[in-house]
Amino acid sequence: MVGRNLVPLLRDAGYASVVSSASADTDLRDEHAADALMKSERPNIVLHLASRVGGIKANMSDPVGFLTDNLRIGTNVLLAARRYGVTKLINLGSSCIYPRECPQPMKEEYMLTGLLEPTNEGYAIAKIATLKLCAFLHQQEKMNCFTLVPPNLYGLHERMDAEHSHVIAGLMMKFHRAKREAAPSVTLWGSGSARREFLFAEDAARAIVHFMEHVEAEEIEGNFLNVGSGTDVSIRELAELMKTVVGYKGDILWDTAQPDGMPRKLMDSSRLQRFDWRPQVNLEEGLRRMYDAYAASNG
Ligand code: GFB
Repeated sequence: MVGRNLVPLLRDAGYASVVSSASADTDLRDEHAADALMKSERPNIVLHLASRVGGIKANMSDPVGFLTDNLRIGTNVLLAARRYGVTKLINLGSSCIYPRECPQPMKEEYMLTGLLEPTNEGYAIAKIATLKLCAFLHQQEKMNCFTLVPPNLYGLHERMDAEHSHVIAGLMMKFHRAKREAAPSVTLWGSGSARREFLFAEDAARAIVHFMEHVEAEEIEGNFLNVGSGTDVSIRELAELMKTVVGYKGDILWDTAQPDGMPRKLMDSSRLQRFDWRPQVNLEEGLRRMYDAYAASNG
């Protein structure tokens, strides 16, 4: 999703030789495939956005896959980039690297100070390992690589799947279907009390371009940086907003037998302020843009 938002920004900014490779083109879990891609393209800069991702249920149903696939993808990409001498690499992290009971908002120094949220522990461990590999490559070999840590991302080109998507895609599909079928109610998961910070994928892509153009690894304390929107909402508030955006008139029910996941994920992005970047699209506008695109292709 972030890659598909990023490529047009790079082309519009005049970068003539942008090479993107989706999972259908290159299986980055395969060391030889990652090596072959790097060897044939010989990039100066690598923006590493590839991950196996999914929402809370996808993560819970396959921690083995989320851990091993993402560990292999991260290691293969970073080591291939090192082998072919890239001049800069930006790695995309995730706010699930922070402990479940983390003080809020979550500062960079809180990573690895407590137990992780069990519903996405496999994914989080793979993200922490890749972030640390990136930090060690910089520390030990002066490789110009660092990690940007976004909050929950959503936006255009998000994979839509009612069971396995993240919350925004899941809610959009459920409200849209209920509106079309004139269903009296929509049932959502959990209590609605969990809180999440969201960033529009196009804003994340703009942040990546900004850091690619203006920031080097030695400027990033600890080798990773929170890149958040600075505000969070409860899932209940998100559901009300989504209901309005979609134009659904029925009721919202909560299935409290379903998991809430981490109680709250709001990052402290105060270190980010000195890098002169801020998001442009607020949650309501982002949801509207995403829904316009979704409704246009789904009747
Ligand atoms: O986005 P999400 O799946 O994952 O769920 P996390 C966020 C919250 O939305 C949870 C609630 O409290 C869910 O119970 N929710 C309510 C729903 N209805 C729905 C629905 O229909 N679909 C979904 N998906 N959620 C993810 C991790 O955790 O965070 C990923 O699973 C990644 O690995 C990402 O790290 C950043 O925010 O809980």
